[in-house]
Amino acid sequence: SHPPPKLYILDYGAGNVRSLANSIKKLGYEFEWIRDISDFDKAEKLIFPGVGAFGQATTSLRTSGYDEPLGRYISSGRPYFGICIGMQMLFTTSTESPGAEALGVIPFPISRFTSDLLTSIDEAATSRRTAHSSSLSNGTSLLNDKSDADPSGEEKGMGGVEWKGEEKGKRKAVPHMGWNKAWKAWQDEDSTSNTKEETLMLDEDYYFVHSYGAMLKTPEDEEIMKPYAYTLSRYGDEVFVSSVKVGNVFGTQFHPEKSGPAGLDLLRRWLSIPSSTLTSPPLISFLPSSSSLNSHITTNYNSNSQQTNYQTISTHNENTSTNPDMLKLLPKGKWQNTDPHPRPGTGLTSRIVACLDVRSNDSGDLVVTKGDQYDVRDSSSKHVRNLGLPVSLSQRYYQSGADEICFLNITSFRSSALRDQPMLDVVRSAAETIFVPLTVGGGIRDTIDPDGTKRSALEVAGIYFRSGADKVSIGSDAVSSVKELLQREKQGIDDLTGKTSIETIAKAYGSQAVVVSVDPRRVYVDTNDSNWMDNFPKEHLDCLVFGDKAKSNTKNEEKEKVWWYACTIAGGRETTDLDVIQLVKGVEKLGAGEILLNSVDRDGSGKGFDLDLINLVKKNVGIPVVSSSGAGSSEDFVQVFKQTGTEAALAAGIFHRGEVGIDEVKEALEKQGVAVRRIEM
Ligand code: 1PR
Repeated sequence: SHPPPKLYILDYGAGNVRSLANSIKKLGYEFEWIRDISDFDKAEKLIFPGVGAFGQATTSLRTSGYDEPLGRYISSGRPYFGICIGMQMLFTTSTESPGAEALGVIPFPISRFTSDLLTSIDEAATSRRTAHSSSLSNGTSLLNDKSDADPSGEEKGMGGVEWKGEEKGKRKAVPHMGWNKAWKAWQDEDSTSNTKEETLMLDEDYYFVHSYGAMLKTPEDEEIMKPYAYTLSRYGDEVFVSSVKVGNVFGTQFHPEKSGPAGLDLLRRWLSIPSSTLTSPPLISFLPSSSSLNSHITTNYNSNSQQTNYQTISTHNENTSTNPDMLKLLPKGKWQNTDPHPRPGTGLTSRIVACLDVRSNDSGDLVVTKGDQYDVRDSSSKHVRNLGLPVSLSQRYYQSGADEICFLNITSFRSSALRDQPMLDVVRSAAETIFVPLTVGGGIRDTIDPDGTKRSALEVAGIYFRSGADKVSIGSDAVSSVKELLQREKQGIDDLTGKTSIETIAKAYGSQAVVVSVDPRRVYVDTNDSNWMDNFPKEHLDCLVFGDKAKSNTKNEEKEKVWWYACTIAGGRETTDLDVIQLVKGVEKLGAGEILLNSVDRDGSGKGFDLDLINLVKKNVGIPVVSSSGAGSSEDFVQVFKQTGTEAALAAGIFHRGEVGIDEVKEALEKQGVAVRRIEM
């Protein structure tokens, strides 16, 4: 039998490529990293898991001298697989980084999602999964399809959740983060042959995290993208290209290495394509200027199509869909383009996150623990509660369909996270077997080791990313950063310092990698004092909740009460004078990509999520929110998704104690019309 094609991965050091490496190993393949320009000649298959910003990627390709060899590699006809920014590198430019020019294989620009309000029934109706699939299967335009408008006139919001009047017109969170469907695009239209070839992708949910993409806004956009688009996806009212396939070139906007079993299947299919089927002339040739065209080119390329400056020889539809070789290159088969069980809502599903609070117990072993209002010691024995081992428990959650896993190192505020070898080992081992996004939090801030060595938050985060984390979560340090920000604003200084942990990490690894974990506590106002309104600090007025108007399920006990939400630090031990709205607005301004919203009051209580808190936060930020603390039953999840606009819900205790399974939660959500990702393991 043939030796498998020599696979290379192109990494320029900007984020978590460990997961891709782990998933390739898991599938039983070997690979090498591209370390040198000459490696491009040795590669028989190449994956470029681009991370970070568009401009950063083009710049580092250029400065490393990889741009030309990469261009030659692609035009040689050998298989290329670009992931996220690695796919965007095939396009021309991006509004993310004006002036930056990518390879230009696909003559189309990348632009940002709008966070427009969804206002009309038509718009809401077109954002339904079913609308998407039916318009694709009968070949009509995606953009004007209103065929699936719900006759009941009931509006659906982001996760297929009914929109209450007051929530209508809410902003769509950007980045687009989570699991979404990738629907087959047009490429099968001409396929009258009964090809039994394997398709690369099925109609499944894949994990996306991006603010920019190839947006199809007009029929002209559709025309241009037709030869290249392999799948399309929808976020709110926007349709974008979620994967491209043209000749030897394949690319996904989503992350297959983070897309659970569906993603691994896709990778396996691509990896198993023999590269010998790809030695035909490239579909599109864009070759660098003649002088540098030399012995680097190892496989045959179409010399007639030699061009300069990475220009594409064919823009589109000339020799694309008719190239018989192309059909062979990345084979396609019967696409399941009629969803037998149409699910309502947009493609984006509501995410369920399992959270593991990790700390060392009294005998020094790292265990998963769980607090009750952040107190992790058993009330009678006073020992740290031990609910299991971090790695095995997280694997169990992955197996049962958790959409994300979160590790919070809750002792880290006492010591430097960098010295916490056991915690790093936990992240590494988890990342080897868990192929959904991993968030790691605790101790991400500038620290000084006992020996006096200074460690920046960026360094700490970097170690976590290299160990396999996809996002880091910042708690206490975010509070000090926002306090500082507000202080400066008071002095009339509006520009950012660029020095906070949020800013430095977001700059290097992208906003999507920076989560801010908020630990608010209710502060009840003494309403017996008739002057309380006058004395109440003006800056917290937006944060006041009146019990008689509250949504929360403890309404009856709290009818008479009035409260606001103060941020705590150091694991809930210290209450600050910063309110939760000030905090979330501040961190959004600093560039955080997501909010992990805990509640000290609800933590471990099983009383349900604090809906008032969540709605307050949702109203004030445009980044995704993960709601946490208080889940006691599947019903609580239904409630939080139906009554707030939260993008995700997180729980710890009920999962650890085995009271409710993740699959059970998802089943309950699905029954209530909330779109979720279901898996078969
Ligand atoms: O401040 O950057 O070092 O980060 C510390 C992180 O650790 C913060 O994210 C903080 O929330 C967390 N943390 C610190 N101490 C504790 C503790 O419990 N003593 N845990 C702690 C926070 C809250 C959630 C929990 C949900 C769901 N735990 O993580 O998982 O409340 O629980 P439930 O479903 O059982 O109700 P820094």
